[in-house]
Amino acid sequence: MLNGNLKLAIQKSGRLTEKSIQLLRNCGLDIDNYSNRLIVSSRNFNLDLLFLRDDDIPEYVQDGVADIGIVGENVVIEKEAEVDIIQKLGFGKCKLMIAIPEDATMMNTEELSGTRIATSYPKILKNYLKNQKIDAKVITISGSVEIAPSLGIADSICDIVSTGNTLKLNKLKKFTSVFDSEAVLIGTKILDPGSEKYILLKNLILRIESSLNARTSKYLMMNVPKQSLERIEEILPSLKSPTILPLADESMLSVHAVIPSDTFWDIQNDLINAGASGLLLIPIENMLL
Ligand code: PRT
Ligand code: ZN
Repeated sequence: MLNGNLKLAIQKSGRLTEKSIQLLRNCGLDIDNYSNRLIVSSRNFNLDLLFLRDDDIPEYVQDGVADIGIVGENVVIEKEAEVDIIQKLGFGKCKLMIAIPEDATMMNTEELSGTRIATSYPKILKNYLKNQKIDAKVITISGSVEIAPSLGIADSICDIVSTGNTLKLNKLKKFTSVFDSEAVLIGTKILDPGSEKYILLKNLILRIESSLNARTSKYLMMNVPKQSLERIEEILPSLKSPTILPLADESMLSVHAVIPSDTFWDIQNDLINAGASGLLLIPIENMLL
């Protein structure tokens, strides 16, 4: 373990495991099959992966047992860990929400005062209630929070919601959102900025940023009549100015641009109406801005 490698803690087995490994592989890291192992080293980067329960990751990083970690922001905040949130990672998105029984008639959050709310996130919930000046009783439960109202233990729950199916199954409905979460890269505050590990960390962060940028962008190529170029440039939500290349047909140009992935379907009609043809949309593997 004390080999000078950067130590990254990720969830051993759960919702974030696959996507954490995928992110690292997208960054060019060669990672062995990891099933049932506690520590795995990358073959081509000085990095050890530590597989832990997600609840333990913030504290391990806080204490420097791991230098960095990937974990839900909800867990970091709930554990009140003294760590830096380096980067949001765009996966594991969910909301911590208060949900009430389907037949409840409550309309606004003040009506939560005097009621009992069951949750596994007492710190985040108490903080929310305090900010909203709601005087409710928080009942801490470690699992299966959604059954608390039907057991008569609580009037409502505060739990993670993703699709909302679990709420429906338990005859509950969304009431209000308390906290938006996604997986984050966290870092220890005790890493020496002059150390080798710090250089490794900077390198890894650069790779992660480039991989995240790439995921949200696409490379668009198209042919454009010369006289339409100005109009096409107005339509393009390009990250940088587009590349313009001549074609054998001198009345035409080839235009290449990096665009945010989600904008293509909004602009494709305008581009075609402006004379663009042969549109090609290509995924980008990595992108250094
Ligand atoms: O074993 P370990 O302690 O490591 O794992 P865990 O069981 O505590 O966590 P895990 O794997 O369930 O979740 C890890 C992280 O994923 C969470 O901390 C969140 O940041 C994030 N995440 C994203 C979710 C969900 N989506 C999610 N839907 N975490 C939990 N859920 C549960 C939720 O608790 C509820 O029971 O899924 C149910 C609701 O889902 P829907 O889709 O029915 O609304
Ligand atoms: Zn957990």
